[in-house]
Amino acid sequence: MSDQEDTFDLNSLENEELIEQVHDDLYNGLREEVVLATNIFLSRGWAADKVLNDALVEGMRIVGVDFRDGILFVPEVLLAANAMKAGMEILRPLLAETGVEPIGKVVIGTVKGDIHDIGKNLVSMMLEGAGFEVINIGINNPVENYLAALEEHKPDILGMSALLTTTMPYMKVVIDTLKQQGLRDKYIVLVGGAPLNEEFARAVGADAYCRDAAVAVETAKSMIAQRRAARDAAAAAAH
Ligand code: B1M
Repeated sequence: MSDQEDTFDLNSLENEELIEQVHDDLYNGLREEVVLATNIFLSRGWAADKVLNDALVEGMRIVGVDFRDGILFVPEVLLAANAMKAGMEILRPLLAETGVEPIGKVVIGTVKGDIHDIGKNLVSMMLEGAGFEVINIGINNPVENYLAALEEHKPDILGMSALLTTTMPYMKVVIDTLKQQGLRDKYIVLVGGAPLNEEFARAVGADAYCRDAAVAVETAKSMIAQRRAARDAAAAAAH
């Protein structure tokens, strides 16, 4: 089928059909089709976060279920991930369109041994959209990378992501190293990733667990506000 016919086909679908089609296209790793559908939704006036959640995130959830059940394998999931990333790239500038001064700075990365980055990138994009300056240090980060980024960028928040039960304990290595170096209290530490929960976050010494990108944004905002209020109160008391 030619590109023109593809374009015509996708454009002719009603929204509900197009949503199902983009889930199928994501499942099949069809990057160009996912890009096309993302643009069609935007041209129909859909908000970027609705396209993200209803089309891309839901499509990837379906992929995850079949990956878990042994129906899809790594090569297929990689193609799906690439298609998802291509869609996310279109949405990125729209989600980041705030035009306001940064409300805080975040260093975020996936921990050592873990190469999953879709969720982390989504969190980065949503934080940027909410007005944060985000330094995304990528995947497979040993503690040295986190320390170097904290030293260089002096953020308010350190965010860590892990998608594997085997890599999530590495968050404790990073937090313990911060404690040993007397740096822990300088940063708000937020953690996230599908296998984590609040209990785990508490156990490793993080400040909070973020279930998803929206929660990450809300938590980042409220914790920065709390910290600034506490500093202001301490400064006022010292006068
Ligand atoms: Co992987 N994988 N994978 N994988 N993979 C999972 C995680 C798995 C649950 C699949 C399954 O079995 N159902 C399973 C882990 C099982 C376990 O640990 N118990 C698994 C496995 C086993 C593996 C391999 C070991 C497979 C193998 O090689 N045999 C291998 C490991 C490689 C490695 O890391 N060393 C592997 C490889 C891969 C691919 C490379 C093929 C690909 C990654 C591509 C990429 O990321 N660039 C991949 C994918 C895509 C997945 C699934 C299908 C989807 C993950 C995803 O992108 N979700 C995943 C199944 C699943 O999670 N259902 C799976 C969409 C994303 C939007 O959600 O990442 O949860 P999520 O992020 C959310 C929240 O968690 C939260 O906000 C995000 C947005 O709302 N969040 C944060 C995440 N990080 C945060 C950080 C924060 C805050 C919130 O900081 C403040």
